[in-house]
Amino acid sequence: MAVTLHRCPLTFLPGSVDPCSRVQEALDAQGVEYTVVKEWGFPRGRRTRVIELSGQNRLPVVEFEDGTAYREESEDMAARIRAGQLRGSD
Ligand SMILES: N[C@@H](CCC(=O)N[C@@H](CS)C(=O)NCC(=O)O)C(=O)O
Repeated sequence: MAVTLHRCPLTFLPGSVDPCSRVQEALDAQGVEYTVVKEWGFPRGRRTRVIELSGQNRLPVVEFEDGTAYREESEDMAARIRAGQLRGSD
């Protein structure tokens, strides 16, 4: 089942410089199915779903099918995804 990647609109930036692209590239590398929701750049308060899901307003955030969410520093997120541990075991 596909997860949802809540990310910034700067999709043209590579993962070497952009936290959201870093995580998206990790999802691609691991073959994780996902859909993208491009969130508002500013103001941060408009990221209502992100705040509701994760209790904070930074991106990226991964939303699971059950409505729970995963957010850490993007380097940590990418490492966990590339290790096949996005859901803890897959
Ligand atoms: N150190 C954080 C930086 C996260 C970050 O700055 N994300 C950007 C989007 S790629 C963002 O939320 N920018 C808008 C903001 O700072 O409110 C990480 O690597 O996860």
